[in-house]
Amino acid sequence: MKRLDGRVALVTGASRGIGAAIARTLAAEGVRLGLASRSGDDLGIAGAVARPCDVRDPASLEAMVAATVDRFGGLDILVVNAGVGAYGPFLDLPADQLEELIDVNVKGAIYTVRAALPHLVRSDAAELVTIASEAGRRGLPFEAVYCASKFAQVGLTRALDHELREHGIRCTNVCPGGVATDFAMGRGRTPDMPQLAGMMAPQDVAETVLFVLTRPRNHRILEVALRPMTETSWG
Ligand code: NJP
Repeated sequence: MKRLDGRVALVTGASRGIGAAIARTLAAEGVRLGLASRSGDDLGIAGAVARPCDVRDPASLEAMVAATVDRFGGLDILVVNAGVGAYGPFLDLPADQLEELIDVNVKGAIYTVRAALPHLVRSDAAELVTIASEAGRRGLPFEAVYCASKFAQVGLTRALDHELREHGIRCTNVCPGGVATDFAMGRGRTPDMPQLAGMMAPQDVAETVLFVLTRPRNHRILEVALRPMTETSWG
């Protein structure tokens, strides 16, 4: 018996990296999936609803949610994962990247929840999981705006935990440290940087999400922090 058989999930930022690993992991547990990303990749997952969706655009999210609910008859799990990053001195951050960090990570997360929530409240076992960051738990050097955006996500999900508990919706922040993906490539990360080798894999985060989603319904996990063993003790 698959552990999440028949549940319906929407994953944003599902086309690669952490979101793709989450989607594949949930599919293997019997979850029926809506996969949102600008590229609209279906990852080859049979039966998945995949279409181009930009989380900066509420109408695009509404259409994505509607397509998922129309196909599967409801929505039980929302994984707010789409995100962008950029590293460097605060004043060096180009204006367009500043805007994108706020638009995708902050406004995109808010728009995503707003689009999905009317359907989540109808589920008898709903879940909101936000892939936030260690950068949403403490200030880190050379990622001030990214930190600000991730603190916003953590605050959003923590506040919603209070508001949505009466509807039986569990709200969790999953806060990874470095994960080896395309994230922030060309914006402070490069493919040849040695630190990538010591970072976590997308699957590590996906299995953490699966753990959160498979807890008994008598409790909820508010936050999970996971960090690579290779980081320095002052990192
Ligand atoms: O990043 P990456 P990760 N609308 O670049 C999508 C957090 N995190 O998997 O639109 C819709 O491989 C994009 O798809 P596409 C991080 O902050 C990471 O590492 O087709 N989708 C792709 O599927 C983020 O919240 C690390 O280009 C949009 C995905 O997002 C989450 O983990 C550490 C979009 C990005 O895939 C996933 O990041 C940490 C838009 N406007 C937290 N813009 C880390 N990797 O080290 C992008 O603490 N996407």
